[in-house]
Amino acid sequence: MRTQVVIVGAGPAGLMLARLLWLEGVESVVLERKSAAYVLGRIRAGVLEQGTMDLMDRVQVGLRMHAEGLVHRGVELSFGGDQHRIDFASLVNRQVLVYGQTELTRDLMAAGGAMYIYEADDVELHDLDGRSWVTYKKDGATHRIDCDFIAGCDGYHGISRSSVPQEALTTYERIYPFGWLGVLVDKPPVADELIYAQHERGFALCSQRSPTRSRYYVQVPADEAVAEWSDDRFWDELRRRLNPSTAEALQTGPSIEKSIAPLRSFVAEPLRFGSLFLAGDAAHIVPPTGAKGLNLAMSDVSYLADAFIEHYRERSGAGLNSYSHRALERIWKAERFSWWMTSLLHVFPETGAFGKRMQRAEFDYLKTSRAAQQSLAENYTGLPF
Ligand code: RFL
Ligand code: PHB
Repeated sequence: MRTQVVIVGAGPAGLMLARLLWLEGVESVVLERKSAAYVLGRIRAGVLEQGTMDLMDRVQVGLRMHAEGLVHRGVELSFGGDQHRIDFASLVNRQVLVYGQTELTRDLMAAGGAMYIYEADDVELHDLDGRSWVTYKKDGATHRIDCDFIAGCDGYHGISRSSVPQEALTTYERIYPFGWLGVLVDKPPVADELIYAQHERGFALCSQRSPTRSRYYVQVPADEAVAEWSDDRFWDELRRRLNPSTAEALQTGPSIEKSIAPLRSFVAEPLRFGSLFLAGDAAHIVPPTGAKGLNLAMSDVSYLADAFIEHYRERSGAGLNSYSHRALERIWKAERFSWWMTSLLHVFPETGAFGKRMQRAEFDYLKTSRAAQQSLAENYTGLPF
């Protein structure tokens, strides 16, 4: 088989890229290791920036998102029970949309476009310096696809980044000594907006998916086992970290999903090696505190799609040559914001009394300074694509 672009991974990055290319007449094949049902079963992000919404509209899959997504014009920060609202609307005249990654993925999958091959095993990339080709196994047979370019959209544990010789990549990493234990429940959200809570027992987040479905997280040690957390233990711990009136209003029920996500900051540079281009979690990870991971994957693939389209339409490599630099500029800003939100809101085992006072002072500054609030609002709602 031959195609113009092989896309490895059918997460949000791969699916969006395939759709952007298809609408402009660029051919691609998407290779995904898991089944479509498995991809849809993963519970991840919940908050879309305006740029992501615009991209969904551009690829003509925004209808259900606009109908069902919940517009949020602000967010609540709670510090030891002292709660303060950041009003995006008055600070930066922007908003975000609460619409699950699962739903965005479902909409992109349903729209189709490219050729999608699920349950493709042992994907391998060949001759990244020359005429590239990709092999994979399916139903016991090995298949070969010749292509012009490869887009590595296969997430943090994918094979694309590890196909680049180690000496050609510089990586930057910070691993946090804690993770997020998340629970999904069919109960109405405790508040209209998201609540990010710092508490001496650890961080907590009250999020949501719909008027009847909520998503909650608590900070736990990095080596914690989900099995240690009964639903009752989770709800008790969450209540303790919220202010009393929120804790009182919390509606609990049996969890329909419960998992622990580790927290990490990671960037690999550059994003191009020969014919291979990395995008999304394959190239970088942010801790979830700033709600940036999915949105960054979307800005990456919007730049990458533009570059491929320019290559085929105008026979110009300028966009492909500048992709890495262009994407990394935005990536590092999101890395900074996510690291900052994480530092402000979590309990770090190594932080002494001075560090705790610094967190408190940062929160007090946020409460009283419009400039500080504006900076948070500008970044949270998303820097321009
Ligand atoms: P994905 O979603 O990991 O998709 C990669 C796909 O590649 C496949 N794959 C392979 N396919 C073929 N061959 C191989 N060898 C392969 N190896 C892997 C995988 O099966 C998968 O289908 O990466 P992508 O597309 O770059 O998308 C990134 C986002 O998924 C991620 O950044 C966000 O979920 C992060 N994130 C959040 N982002 C936000 O913008 N807002 C949020 O509110 C938010 N909350 C979160 C999050 C991530 C979380 N977890 C669990 C990590 C909350 C959590 C708890
Ligand atoms: C979520 O709803 O899963 C969610 C929301 C905001 C975040 C992280 C996760 O910052």
